[in-house]
Amino acid sequence: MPQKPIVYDAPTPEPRSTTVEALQAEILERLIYSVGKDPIVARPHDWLKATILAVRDRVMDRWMESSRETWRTSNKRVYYLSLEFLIGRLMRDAISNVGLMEPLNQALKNLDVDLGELINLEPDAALGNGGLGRLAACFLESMSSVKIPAYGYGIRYAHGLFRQEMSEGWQVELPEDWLAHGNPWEFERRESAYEVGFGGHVEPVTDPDGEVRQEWRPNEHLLAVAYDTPIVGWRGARVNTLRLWSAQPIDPILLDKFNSGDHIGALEESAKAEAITRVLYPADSTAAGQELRLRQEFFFSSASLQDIVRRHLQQYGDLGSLPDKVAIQLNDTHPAISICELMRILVDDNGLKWADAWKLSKATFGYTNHTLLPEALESWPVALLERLLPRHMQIIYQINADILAEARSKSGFTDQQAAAVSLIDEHGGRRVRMGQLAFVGSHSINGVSALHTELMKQTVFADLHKLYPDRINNKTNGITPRRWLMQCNPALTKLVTERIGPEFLDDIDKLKLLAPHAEDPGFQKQFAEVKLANKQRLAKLIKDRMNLNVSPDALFDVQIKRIHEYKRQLLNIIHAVTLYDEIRAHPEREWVPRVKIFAGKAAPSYWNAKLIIKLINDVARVVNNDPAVRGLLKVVFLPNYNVSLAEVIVPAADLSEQISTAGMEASGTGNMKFMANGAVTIGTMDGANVEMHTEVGDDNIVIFGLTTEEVEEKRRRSEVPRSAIDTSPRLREALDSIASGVFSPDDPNRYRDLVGGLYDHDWFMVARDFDAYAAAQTKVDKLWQDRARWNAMAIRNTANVGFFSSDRTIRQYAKDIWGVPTT
Ligand code: GPQ
Repeated sequence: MPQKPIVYDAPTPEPRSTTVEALQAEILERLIYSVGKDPIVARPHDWLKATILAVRDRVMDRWMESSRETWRTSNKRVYYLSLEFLIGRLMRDAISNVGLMEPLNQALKNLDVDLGELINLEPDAALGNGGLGRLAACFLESMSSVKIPAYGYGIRYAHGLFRQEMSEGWQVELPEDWLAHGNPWEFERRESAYEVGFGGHVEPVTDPDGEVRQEWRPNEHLLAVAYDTPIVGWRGARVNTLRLWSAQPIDPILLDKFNSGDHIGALEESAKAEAITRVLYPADSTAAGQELRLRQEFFFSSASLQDIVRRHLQQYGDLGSLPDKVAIQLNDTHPAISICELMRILVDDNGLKWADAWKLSKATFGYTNHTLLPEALESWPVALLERLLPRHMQIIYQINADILAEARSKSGFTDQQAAAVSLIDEHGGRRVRMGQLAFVGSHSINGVSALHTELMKQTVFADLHKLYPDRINNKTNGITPRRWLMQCNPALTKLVTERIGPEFLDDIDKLKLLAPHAEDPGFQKQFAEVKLANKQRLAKLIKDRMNLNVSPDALFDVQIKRIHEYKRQLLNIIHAVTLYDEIRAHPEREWVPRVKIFAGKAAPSYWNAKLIIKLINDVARVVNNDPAVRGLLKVVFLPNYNVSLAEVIVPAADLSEQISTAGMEASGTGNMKFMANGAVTIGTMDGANVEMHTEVGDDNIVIFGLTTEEVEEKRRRSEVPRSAIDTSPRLREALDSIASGVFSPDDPNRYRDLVGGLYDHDWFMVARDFDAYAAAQTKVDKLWQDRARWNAMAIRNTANVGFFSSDRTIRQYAKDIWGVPTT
């Protein structure tokens, strides 16, 4: 049946009332008629569902209006393709952004239900690993807030990032089940289903007009079914769609097999299809490498591209206008195969000339790089691509031939330089370099902090940068101040509002008005009281979850992020060991009481990362139970780090640990969340710390350690790290105690190799940065002891966080890369 033309003034119901009475009545109605529960027996989960449904209705009105407007105005749409969206909970975000917090709270109170409890009941949508996935979530919220017509496209994983439990201090991974109670936020769109193929062969076909086209004949087919979630911007500015694809078999059951008695075989195809969107790969900053991962990448790329082209054709009828109406941003190389898929759709399915299609495609795509770590740069074996995606492999060869020809024709380009830009890596088995593909297929390539972008030009993309010197640009990351300040820290938001007025809620740069109050003792006291209350809340959580007492008066020293050697949790825990030694050696000194708080997940196959978790727990056990420490030092590893836990920890932090080896953290975004909430950063000149240093000023951040150049120099010279250890007695002592089993009496050799690595090569400069780090921590103690000084620093951090709003980041993408207007 042909689709009816769209009528823009079709009737819609009146927008839902937002009074307490209306909300109360509607929650009750939803409970009975949608959840099917009598209020006298309803469980908390039933109330949660009923409440979400009532909130959702208030979002729906705006959702319809937003998408009608885009059709009506013919505005350009932005598509953000990402294999990860680390959304966390949605309800509080939606309630707060549409301004329902107060009436809803009252409505539920009248029903004898506690909103806070419901908020904590909602499962986290953990469809991402860490920073990259969380960035995508912040970007979605900001795109709605600055009124960009945008779609997020990703995968609806049945199981998000694993749940982390501790077994005697070791990480254990358990499946996560966020859909167990259903997901009232999503809408299944059976009508938006696309076939995605794999395998098979390519056949030249001659058209009636004599043109020869290539046609891909896959031998495997499955369906991508869309699930839509509304993403509402601040003050309901706009509601955009997060469209997640779920893989389903075309035939749910093979009846002939079933009838012949092969009951399991009848379901095999179905299981194979569904496997594609079953679980999120738990690798962070490492390439996942397996065939299933490539299938995930192509599956969601193909479905998204088909959907984008279908929508464009429906509205505009021709493909020549694609880059005028469509911008596609590739979140790292995971969706890079989209470039080939669009070329296939344009050339094979729609008969465009190769050169024309390439121009359109390049003008449509932008690519964001998130790491320089060689182990994280994706590449796929040519043989695998040929088997799974034969037509796409042909397209890659064609693109490569064009690029190599272009390189050779460029004056001053040697044959060797030309070879360096090849999409095919000929070393150790032929592989397709997805970073090179994403680069050549995009008109914009951006890094995520100033330093990272510079390093991109000098390292991974040095040769391509020479060939296309105008393409690389920087877009320093940001975070949404709604979730990471206003919602997670309502007390601070209230205090700031009282002091400088509410304008900062809509214009985050207005936070600067706080700076003149930084030295005001009265304001400092209030600021510190808010921090203390947040620390009390965290202390209670630590008590409840771990049965450990920590004093909210101690300095809360926090490092929460994925566990990775380059992030150097090891440096931090070695510092804890030296503190432990010194407190016992010099009990008479005036020690600053500290609680070192860690949280984070390790990739399940990353042995050293898991060993570092175990070390933190081993040190914690010894330190926390030693009466000689007198509670001056506590070490805590909070299990199962996720977005919701971060929302409790971040507002309670005094000190933010951002201590990666210089040159290795592309940006970091946790650093910005702490800054917003008035923590002082101890950090290296790495990633966005560099810009934080500029924004907040040298007096309000504690910078230490080797610079990128110094790290590079030491690595180049293969300098032996021994001397750093030999000249630092406390470091040597700490390493000796760790290596000899002081913290692991049950297995004295447990950490021998880990410590051995510091003596051997110390790739991450843990030993060589140790003294500088310890000195910086001593400086932190001094600053903390001058509490007025500390509070002033904390206030200045909050005051200067404006630059790190993802609204700013998104406005820059919009202006420089996508060519779309914003508010
Ligand atoms: N990042 Cl390549 C991830 O979280 N996962 C990844 O697979 C890659 C990068 C991070 C990166 O390590 C951080 O420095 C950035 O702040 C973050 O991406 C967002 O750009």
